[in-house]
Amino acid sequence: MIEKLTNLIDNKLREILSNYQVLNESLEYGLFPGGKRFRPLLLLTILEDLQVDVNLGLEIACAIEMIHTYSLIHDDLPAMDNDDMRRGKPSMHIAFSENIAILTGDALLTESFYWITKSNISDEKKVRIINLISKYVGAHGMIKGQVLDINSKEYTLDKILEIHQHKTVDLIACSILSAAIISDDEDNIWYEIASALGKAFQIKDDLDDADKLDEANIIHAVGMQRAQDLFYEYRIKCLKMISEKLGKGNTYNLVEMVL
Ligand code: GRG
Repeated sequence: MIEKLTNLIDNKLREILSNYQVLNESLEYGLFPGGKRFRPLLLLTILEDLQVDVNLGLEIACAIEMIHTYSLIHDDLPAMDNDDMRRGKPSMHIAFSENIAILTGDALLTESFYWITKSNISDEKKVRIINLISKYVGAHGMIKGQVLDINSKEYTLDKILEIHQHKTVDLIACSILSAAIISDDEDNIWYEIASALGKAFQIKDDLDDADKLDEANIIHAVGMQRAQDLFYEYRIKCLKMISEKLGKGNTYNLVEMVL
């Protein structure tokens, strides 16, 4: 199932890419081969588990992957984290140039909203999803997380969890809450799932980066043992909520595989 959904996402992203006359090479470089495709997969597995046609969420899933890709391209820039490598290949600004990397990120973010408008759901749901995603990736969401990170002088556990909430949880929440809107299944539990899942996802990323410990890494604030304990707590919490809400289906398997 995960392979089938990944192919669906990749084919749609290829179709989306075929629409552009400029930045074709850099857009392709950013989106392919891609990473785990976790956020778009999450949206589609929830639809599958709720027995809703996955095609209804395909443009929105791809839009969220485009936003994720933009955030990584801009995060790697010299003015941000200044990382030369991403997913085992040169970062966008190294492979192309800084100005092309900035413009490719800008294009991915802006075009993502265009593709949401092209999805096969009601106009009312499109507006609600655009409202949701702009809130969670803009100055109240992912951008806020990046600003808090840049401005932080002291990385306490509370500060780190607040940064995780916005840098990581908020985009994962876009996938989960969009699936809930598409499925007419609105329930406070969705945000609880996103919050525990996003925190476990980010702490795992920090644990994987233990050898290049930066100040914002949770291990730096609480030590390895406590970081591992927190990871397991959030992991168990989110898997329990997913199994209660959706059973041990596609979403449960995806999350269990990624965490
Ligand atoms: C807009 C500049 C800017 C930043 C926004 C999201 C973000 C803030 C920065 C990106 C870098 C970062 C540390 C994000 C935290 C979330 C995270 C662990 C991203 C990596 O996601 P994966 O593991 O990546 O899903 P793949 O490569 O699999 O797609």
